[in-house]
Amino acid sequence: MHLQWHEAGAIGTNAIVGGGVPLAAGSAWAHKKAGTDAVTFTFFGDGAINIGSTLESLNLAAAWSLPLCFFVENNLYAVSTHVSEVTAEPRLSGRGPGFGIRSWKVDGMDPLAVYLVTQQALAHMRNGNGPTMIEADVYRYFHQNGPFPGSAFRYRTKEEEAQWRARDPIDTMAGHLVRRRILTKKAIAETIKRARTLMSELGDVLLEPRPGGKPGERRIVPSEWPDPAFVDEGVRGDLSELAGIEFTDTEDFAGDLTDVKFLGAVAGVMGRRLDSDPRVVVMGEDVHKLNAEPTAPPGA
Ligand SMILES: Cc1ncc(C[n+]2csc(CCOP(=O)(O)OP(=O)(O)O)c2C)c(N)n1
Ligand SMILES: [Mg+2]
Repeated sequence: MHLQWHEAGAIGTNAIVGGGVPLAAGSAWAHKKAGTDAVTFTFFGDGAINIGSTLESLNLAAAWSLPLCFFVENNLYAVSTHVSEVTAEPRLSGRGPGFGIRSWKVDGMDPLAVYLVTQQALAHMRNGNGPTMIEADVYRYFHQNGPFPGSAFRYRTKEEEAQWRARDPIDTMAGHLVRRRILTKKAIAETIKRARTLMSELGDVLLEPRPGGKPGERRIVPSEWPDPAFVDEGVRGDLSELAGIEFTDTEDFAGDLTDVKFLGAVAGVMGRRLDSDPRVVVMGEDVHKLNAEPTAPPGA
């Protein structure tokens, strides 16, 4: 739930449903501000799309024309709750146009279709046209977690699961590749075997039999757990960031003192930081307009 790989551009996954979406909007905003052609993708589910922060991010990303793709994996369920129970508009990509966002709906069980649609969304964002939304119809064969199918918990049928399994994306992709003579059936079977072997070897490195556990029960090898002493690393300041800064109490201060109002002091510090550090920004309603030169509203 907390995977990140900053070097690869993965800013972090999130255990809070919908929690990653506003973070992605911040990332897209930073890309835009830095003037690169980088875009941000945020992947979330049919449950997350109705979270307030997701809808707020859709609105601001469009208003500020951010290079952000809202990629909705509509697998019909949020744990056991069906999408039709929580919205009167289960065609989720329909949300996008309501915010002025170019949107696509695609068969997420067809990897080639997803690839093509993503290329179109990328072109739209890289041309400076603002955010995009892709709704991919997908499925999870298993329950939210654990090895059992969803039908074992009785919120859906075995028949429904079988229908989706019959459209398995790996089989679909393999079918395309064989029909187009790009790969042989044998090469595909070997690739799948290699992937299985690799996963199983990784399992052997990362897992070991649980002491005193049932046969086949495994646990993460203790050396793979992070050192508990690492828990505060990079999270809380230890005040070392203030090292080298001079502090002077009023009694010891030899220079001239001026009376300023608290409001003026706050505004002065913010103004100086904004002038001297491009990483400091102020965002919000009204901060840019009050006491500024009047401008015509957009479209006037
Ligand atoms: C704010 C919040 N509420 C509830 C949960 C518990 N929870 C974890 S996953 C999940 C369902 C998410 O469904 P969806 O967005 O459709 O994603 P999916 O797992 O189907 O891809 C819920 C309710 C949570 N993690 N965060
Ligand atoms: Mg879902």
